[in-house]
Amino acid sequence: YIKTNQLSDRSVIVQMFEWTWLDIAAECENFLGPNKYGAVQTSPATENVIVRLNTTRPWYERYQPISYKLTTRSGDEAAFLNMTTRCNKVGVRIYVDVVFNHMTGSHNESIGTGGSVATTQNNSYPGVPYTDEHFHHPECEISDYNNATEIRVCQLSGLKDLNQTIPYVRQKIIDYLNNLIDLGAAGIRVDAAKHMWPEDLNEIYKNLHNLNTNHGFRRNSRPYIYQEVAKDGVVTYNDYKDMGDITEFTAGNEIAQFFSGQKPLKNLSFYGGTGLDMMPSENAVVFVDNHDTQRASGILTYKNETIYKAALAFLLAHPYGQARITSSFYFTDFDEGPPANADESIKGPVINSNNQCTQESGWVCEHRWDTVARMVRFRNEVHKTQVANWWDNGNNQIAFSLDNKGFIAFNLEGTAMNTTLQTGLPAGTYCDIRSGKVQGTTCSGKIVAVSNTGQAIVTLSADELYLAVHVGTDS
Ligand code: LM2
Ligand code: CA
Repeated sequence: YIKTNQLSDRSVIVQMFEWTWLDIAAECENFLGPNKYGAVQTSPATENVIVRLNTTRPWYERYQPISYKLTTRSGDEAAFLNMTTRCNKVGVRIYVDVVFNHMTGSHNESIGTGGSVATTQNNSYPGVPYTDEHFHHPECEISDYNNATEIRVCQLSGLKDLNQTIPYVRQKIIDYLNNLIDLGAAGIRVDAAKHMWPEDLNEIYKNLHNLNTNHGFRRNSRPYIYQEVAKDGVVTYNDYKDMGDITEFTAGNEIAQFFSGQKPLKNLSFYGGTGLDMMPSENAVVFVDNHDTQRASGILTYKNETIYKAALAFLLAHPYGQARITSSFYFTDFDEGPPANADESIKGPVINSNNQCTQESGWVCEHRWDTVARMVRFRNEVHKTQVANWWDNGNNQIAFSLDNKGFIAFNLEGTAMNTTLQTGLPAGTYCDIRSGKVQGTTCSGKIVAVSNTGQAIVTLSADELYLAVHVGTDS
């Protein structure tokens, strides 16, 4: 049994932030399936309140549900089913971002993307329906993260806080999640999990349906659950980790510090260990950035393209955790929503002749970057191996193998590297997947020649940040 419900030759989640269901469906067929991505994390599927700022519909309106009807700017229920059907057919699973800690914030006028209305002043959401009695009282704002009760029963940024201890509320949430599962979803990313009582979540999770066998899932498959639990204050992942996986924010924080030169790479030998208070590998979802952290500071994103690619290579090469990458749209302001047409509908990506999304289309499409797609394949090839043959120069050059399946070396020293290292690999001529790829019988990039004893000369110039080879790129 595979907890994530991904196919056994796949291992990476891609968050397709703000993509529409039909664009995701096409991307599954055209790129994600053929390149063996394991799963897509979608934006929230439930109807949300429409928020209009001066020039934009902010992305964050999707985190303010107004009903559990599946109509958003990403599409309606029929489009959702179209997506799960087409993605499952090419072996790509759909995990849905689910928001049920809260409903909307306070708005003078509240109209939803599916036509539902709400009177937020009275906590009235007829589209579900929820009324005042279904929310926590008295209303309060979370301010003390050392108070476990406050974190659960007060409001997060003024968002109307649902009381999941009430059986009626729980049942509404269960019905909504089961609708997604019946429609072919394979898992959920639980938004704001740490703001709900673990016992209430457990009750909800227990009542979820098995996955829909009409979508190719094995009988009795359980939905994959991973929960957003940020690391601040008195509520920790320990209360949640036995019910589902946890987003491990330390990974992205640490990777940013190492790859932007604040800590020497040699200390990455501790990555994933208990010293950093990181989750056990089998419970952690790890990422360099997500839609929240890429709008905060101290995190690497597409805006630092070169080191970001090296950071993603590390994330994807290292066996720690369930890896997730983020596919973004270009933005400058925090609020800025996805690329949209004049009628406010979300624009689709435009793919150029190099199989990349055009900048003019507004979509970054990190998942299509050659080096990223090849590292996804690397991770699939080395799946279930361990770090071996660790080497470092005592500073900013490191290398390690993944048992005898893959080998990666990083050079952030600022000077050239030219060192003979043990790669752990069978003898052969391997093709570096950062600088090129195998094309028929030739390699368009750097060649790494591994001797009968597994050794190779590793050369990286001052501005070549890494090289990576794996079995399957040898000749
Ligand atoms: C999350 N994970 O646990 C999401 O990843 C994160 O993106 C969500 O916040 C958060 N939890 C709640 O679902 C985002 C965004 C907030 C935004 C909320 C709701 O980061 O800034 O808050 O969604 O849309 C916005 C305004 C805020 C206002 C609030 C209520 O930015 O100023 O607070 O709406 O109207 C008065
Ligand atoms: Ca709550």
